[in-house]
Amino acid sequence: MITLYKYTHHSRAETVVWALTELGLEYEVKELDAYKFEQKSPEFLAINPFGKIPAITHNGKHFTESLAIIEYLNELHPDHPLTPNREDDDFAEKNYKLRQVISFGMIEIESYIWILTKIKVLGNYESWPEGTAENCVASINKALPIACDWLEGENYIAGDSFTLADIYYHHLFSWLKTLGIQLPEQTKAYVKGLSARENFPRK
Ligand SMILES: N[C@@H](CCC(=O)N[C@@H](CS)C(=O)NCC(=O)O)C(=O)O
Repeated sequence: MITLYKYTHHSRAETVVWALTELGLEYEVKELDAYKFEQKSPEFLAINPFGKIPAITHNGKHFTESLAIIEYLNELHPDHPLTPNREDDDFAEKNYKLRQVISFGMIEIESYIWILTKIKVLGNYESWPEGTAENCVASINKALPIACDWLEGENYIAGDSFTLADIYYHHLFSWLKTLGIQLPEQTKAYVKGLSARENFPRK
């Protein structure tokens, strides 16, 4: 049995819920209250020493980092449906595209989103030099057109089928929206389309 640790409130753990559902894997949920700092309890630190969710336990082992968890779950499925088909002749190219798209999102977009969130949402959590928020927005706006262009004429961000990159970018684009960063109409339609998937978590 897989146990997923998530917050009582909406967080990136929902990407793992989505993957679990897409993959049809059975799991149980243990909810932590972030407002009571339950993610910093000795019990949870034994699962993730970094004190963050999501984490899963499976076969007595602990797994952390949302994307790596989704990769692991995809490997548990005999067909690995969230990554390109390994039998395809152009697997290497398709797999490169998937990794390229994810890597770009994490480094060129999410790193700035995270600092911006610390400044704009988490307030006095840490102090950053004046102008950091503006620099983050500028960096995001420089990278965003590259990611949005991958959707030109496509339903999915990393090729012709739904992959773990779509789960990741749904999270990324939704996060940008909450920070007030404008997305092109086509990107908004992509996010809306993914949210309409049968297995999208709606809690
Ligand atoms: N890179 C990690 C980031 C995990 C993360 O930042 N989790 C947040 C919630 S979305 C958290 O638990 N924050 C609590 C804290 O920093 O104390 C992942 O993708 O799993």
